[in-house]
Amino acid sequence: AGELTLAAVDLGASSGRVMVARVAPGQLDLREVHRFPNRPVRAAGTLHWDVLGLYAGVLDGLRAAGRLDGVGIDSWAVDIGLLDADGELLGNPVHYRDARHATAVPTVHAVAGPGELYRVNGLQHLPFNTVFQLAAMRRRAGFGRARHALLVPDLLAYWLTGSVGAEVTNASTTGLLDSTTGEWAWGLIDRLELPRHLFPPLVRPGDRIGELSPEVLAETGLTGPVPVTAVGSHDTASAVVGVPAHGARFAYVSCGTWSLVGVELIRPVLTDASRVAGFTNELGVDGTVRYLRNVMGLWLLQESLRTWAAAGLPADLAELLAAAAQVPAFTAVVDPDDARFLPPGDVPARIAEVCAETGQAPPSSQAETVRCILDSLALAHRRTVRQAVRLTGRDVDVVHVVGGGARNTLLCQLTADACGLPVVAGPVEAAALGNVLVQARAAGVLAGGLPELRALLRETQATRTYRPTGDPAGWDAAERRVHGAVDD
Ligand code: ADP
Ligand code: LRH
Repeated sequence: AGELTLAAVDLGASSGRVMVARVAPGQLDLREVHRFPNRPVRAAGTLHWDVLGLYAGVLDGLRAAGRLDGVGIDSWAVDIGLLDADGELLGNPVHYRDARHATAVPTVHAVAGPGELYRVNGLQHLPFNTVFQLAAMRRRAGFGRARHALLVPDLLAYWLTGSVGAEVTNASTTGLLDSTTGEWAWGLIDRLELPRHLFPPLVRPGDRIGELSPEVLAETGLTGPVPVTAVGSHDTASAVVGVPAHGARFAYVSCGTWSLVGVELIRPVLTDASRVAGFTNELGVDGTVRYLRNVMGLWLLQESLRTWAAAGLPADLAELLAAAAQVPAFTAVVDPDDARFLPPGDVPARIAEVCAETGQAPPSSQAETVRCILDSLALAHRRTVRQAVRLTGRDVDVVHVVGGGARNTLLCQLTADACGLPVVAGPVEAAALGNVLVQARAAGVLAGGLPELRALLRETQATRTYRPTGDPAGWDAAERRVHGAVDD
């Protein structure tokens, strides 16, 4: 087979992009054809995604691509749009940071407690997992009209092709998929009194979803047929495919709005110790398990910049990072996973509050706040890598950092220092690369498993290695300030 031109639609919580790759054996080059901001909208007290605005961005990107042999879609997880029996969208998808979802946690736990849920779905308890979202929606007017609940990439695929399905890596983030069998957890769905018809047939990465509809071809000026192929439609699943690792002894940090920190396994770990430590068993491409933990991530920095910009303070990322590099280490450290950092709002004020509670002087400048965020994230990366190693028995020699955070040289160096391991940073667009690799393999242009796909990444994508420096004792002391003890 010859060279293919493939589009990856990759929607992150902070921006959406359409990337176009040219792929052939030994060749993989990726360029951005369109990027657009992803701005949540609060209306009538609820935080929504502007999903039609995002879809318009996708169409603009496909139009800019000019000529395509295929399309794959990935986005952030958990959030859903409901369709009625006519295929009409019933309201804008609610953002996972909306407070509504958490109100249904007790309702779900009254039916299935945390231990039982974990044994079925293997997920880190996050108050916005789809199972809680649906339990909250169930109480609302209009829910009875819902025919399908579609995760965001599946919703976009429906609009592009007319096909309804649920891609399995993303379905594994709902809390309603059995992490051992990889099928919908019908028993749990029935007990929660959720109608079975909400959950469409599962599709797997590499399956053909359909092709761009005549309407979409007309909108974008593309010439058909253009197949739409299921990829790891959870952005983190595609990003893990896009980790240029050699062998199995690696940890990864998919570092963007969230830091998703973990290892790749072939079977879930469903022990109570794993549940209590907050580890998730999301499904990956080729039947792998993404054993990882959600760490609050660069959200803390994004939201600080937004707060400062609104207050008329300097908010240039590059300048603030340069200033933070001059601040002494560990002026203050916090647990980034403190629940009060989840909702949008004044993150610098919340950091000051947490510092005061933990007997630390709050950061006294913007640069100190940024440094506190980066030290705290590096420390959380270290804590999570160590726990993953301990809970799985998987030894790791290297930490791969992919996503926008791979551009943050200070964070990459701090992560290497904290973990006491080399960090290999890049590619920044790992999710888009993982997306096109799976499409290219499905089209028969590439062959092999994840090791072969990753070998092509190593041949074609630039990375930067950071060696650990400094005294590990400083990180131990910082860990004690956050958690009172060092977890070895
Ligand atoms: P998401 O997919 O969650 O929207 P990305 O993977 O696109 O996130 O990463 C976005 C983050 O990457 C930004 O919040 C920012 O902190 C970081 N980032 C992007 N570009 C740079 C840069 N040039 N220098 C440092 N950090 C950067
Ligand atoms: C990252 C991500 C993450 C989910 C969160 C909702 O974009 O998909 O893996 O936990 O968004």
